[in-house]
Amino acid sequence: MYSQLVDTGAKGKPSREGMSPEEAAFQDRIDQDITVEPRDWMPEQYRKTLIRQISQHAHSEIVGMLPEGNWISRAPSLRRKLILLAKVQDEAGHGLYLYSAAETLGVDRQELLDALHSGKAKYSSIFNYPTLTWADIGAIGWLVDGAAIMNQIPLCRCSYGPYARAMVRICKEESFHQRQGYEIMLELCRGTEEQKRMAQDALNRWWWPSLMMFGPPDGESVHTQQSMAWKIKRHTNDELRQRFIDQTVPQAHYLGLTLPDPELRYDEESGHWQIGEIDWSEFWRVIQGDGPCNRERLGARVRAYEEGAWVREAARVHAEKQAARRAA
Ligand code: BYC
Repeated sequence: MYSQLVDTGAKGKPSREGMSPEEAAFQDRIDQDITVEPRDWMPEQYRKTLIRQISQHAHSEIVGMLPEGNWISRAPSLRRKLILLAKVQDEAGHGLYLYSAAETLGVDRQELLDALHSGKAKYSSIFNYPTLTWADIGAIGWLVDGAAIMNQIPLCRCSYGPYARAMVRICKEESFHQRQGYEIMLELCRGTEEQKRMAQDALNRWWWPSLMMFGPPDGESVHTQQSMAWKIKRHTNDELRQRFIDQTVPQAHYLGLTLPDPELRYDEESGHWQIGEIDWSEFWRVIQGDGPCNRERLGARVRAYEEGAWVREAARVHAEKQAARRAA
């Protein structure tokens, strides 16, 4: 079983035992909240962890454009179309800041894209689900962007400077995305019976996958313990998931919607909403490439990359011409 192979994500001040003098000095700087910058010495594993996380994050942003992009031509009004267009463009921008942040760690963007296109690199599980109705656009903004913000606000204090700085602007934009999603849900819930049914159906389908976005439970999270010691992550997956649940359940009630969890209950003692069991077998299946839309999403990314070859070629030739002109 996966959980038997991994660390348990325990917290506490990391021991200096077995560290080289450079590693111990690095850990001291982290403990003092001194930001790490690209030219600073860093343990190879710190660099690799960041490249993994930042590139997965970048891939998630650009794959995340697909489910919503699917609705730009079908938005119900000009206003909604403009908003959705702006949101999807924002996601492209987030991908670009994040690929640039990853490049400061010495990795080549082409390598990252090759890993995505070959199916080797992960991207967020959530983008492997279909967007069946307009209400899904509301549910994505409300739940998916809401979960994204919950996870990303602490990343603004990540120990690696370029990542932390990129996250500041990303979070501001995500917060607009979340509100536009909630506004769509509100309008549907105040609309006709059919519109309200659509909103409920979208919530039913997006609720559990949104909770899975935070990653596996702490006991099965391989990277949390080390990433928290390095202050890449500031909270565990379960801590952030619980915050999201506590924030979102009252929002669903305000909309007059029912969360698709018969075991959901408020625990007076802890002051938290408690949920039923998450189907983790679904999560592992989706991240291993077998979700409802994995093949479609990857196919769309590869196609977009191949169809963009002429743009990259034109940019390269233009840059060469400019350089030749400058040299002359
Ligand atoms: N999906 O040890 P763990 C967005 C993988 S985009 C897929 O807990 P970690 C938006 C994990 O990578 C939102 N894979 O890992 C865009 C690891 O596998 P590997 C994206 C997942 O890194 C457009 C394994 O499971 N946000 O906001 O400590 C429109 C064990 O996990 C997932 C980010 O990327 C998942 N959900 O913690 C709208 C935020 N969860 O790599 C919105 C940055 C886990 O060993 N990333 N895995 O093969 C993070 O904060 C952390 O990487 C995670 C996972 C919390 C996601």
